[in-house]
Amino acid sequence: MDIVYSEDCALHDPPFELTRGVVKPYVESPARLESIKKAVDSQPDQFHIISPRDYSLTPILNVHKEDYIKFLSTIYDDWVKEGLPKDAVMGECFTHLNNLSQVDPDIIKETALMTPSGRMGIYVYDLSIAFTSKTWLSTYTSAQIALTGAHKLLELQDANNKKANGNASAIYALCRPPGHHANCCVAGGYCFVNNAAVSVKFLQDYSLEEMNAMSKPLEFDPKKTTVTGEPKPTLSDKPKKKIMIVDVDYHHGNGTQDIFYDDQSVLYISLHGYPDYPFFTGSTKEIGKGQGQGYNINIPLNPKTTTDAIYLDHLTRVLQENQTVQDFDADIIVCSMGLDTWHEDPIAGMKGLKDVETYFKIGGLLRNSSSCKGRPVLFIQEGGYTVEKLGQLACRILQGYID
Ligand code: Q9C
Ligand code: ZN
Repeated sequence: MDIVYSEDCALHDPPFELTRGVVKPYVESPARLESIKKAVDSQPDQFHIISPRDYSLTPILNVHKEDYIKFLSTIYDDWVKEGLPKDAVMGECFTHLNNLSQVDPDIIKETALMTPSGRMGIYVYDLSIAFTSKTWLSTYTSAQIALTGAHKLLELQDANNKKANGNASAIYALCRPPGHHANCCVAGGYCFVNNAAVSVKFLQDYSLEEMNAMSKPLEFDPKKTTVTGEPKPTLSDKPKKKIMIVDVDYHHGNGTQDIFYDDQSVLYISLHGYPDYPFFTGSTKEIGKGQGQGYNINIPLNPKTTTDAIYLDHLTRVLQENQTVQDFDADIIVCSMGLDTWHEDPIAGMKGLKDVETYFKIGGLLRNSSSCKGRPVLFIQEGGYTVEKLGQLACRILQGYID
């Protein structure tokens, strides 16, 4: 299996975060990816590392608003120019629905945009978001890794179809920062750009030929990767591919849910600890809206009582027995692959999820369950914080798929 990886993802390295009143070392650390990289390197017969290509900002702007991307790419420099501390680009005052009733949202936005702290309050929603001088570089690279994964997946599917041997196709985008807590215009939960959403739209909007034409060597140039009125993408008029997102990160992917909430061409399924971070979303009542109604499936699980068997039972049932999922008949599967369900996770974890083979079985379900069988799968790295364990957990999911 090809794994897309770049050392530039390690450059985003904030010194600390503030969680529940405690200042502690930034949990979403570069060591996480390095640990996974080491594990896959030790299995050269199964895994093969490739470098990301560059598909420009255009596919990112297909998900995220231009002013938000401009914020992500400029906030660090603007903060430092104001003489604020370089190692703590963190929010101070966050916009809050209950606090805006007397204010015209447009006015508050204009005023807030004048200062770095104001901008942080508009575009960031928690204290797990901190910018360093290299955050935008790592974020841009992370998204390009996911895009490269999408491109490679179509290439592989094309090659396997030509051989007509029914080979399953899968690619693993080994990237950070993660993405599923970010929506079109706000960052949180260690997430800046929603890598899964960006690759889903890319798979829907571009053909393999168009991806081939766009693909360039990745040479990060901060000037070129800052928004300056990028051209809008040209959409091909073929029928839209149907994509099923299976989010197995411990946390509810509130950003991904939001981005596709009214979209019937993307079925979002999430299994997550509940109630827990991000606290305000993830209930079974959130089923999508408008055309997208019915195409959002939340499976909240009690983190204190969920065991390996219970977890696998829920995943099996949704992928094998749920009528909406069967009828959806996805063309492609995108797995938001969090590894923070593991019982020892320092910030998450299901108490009873203790068997590494559960991860192998998750990979197997994504290969063989009736709603996934025969479909290509793009695995995209999300959370997971048991640094020394992550390599093993990631390998077991992927091996469960390969086997
Ligand atoms: N300082 C992912 O697993 N924890 N994100 C609260 C506030 C945030 C987890 C931090 C947990 C986010 C991708
Ligand atoms: Zn998570």
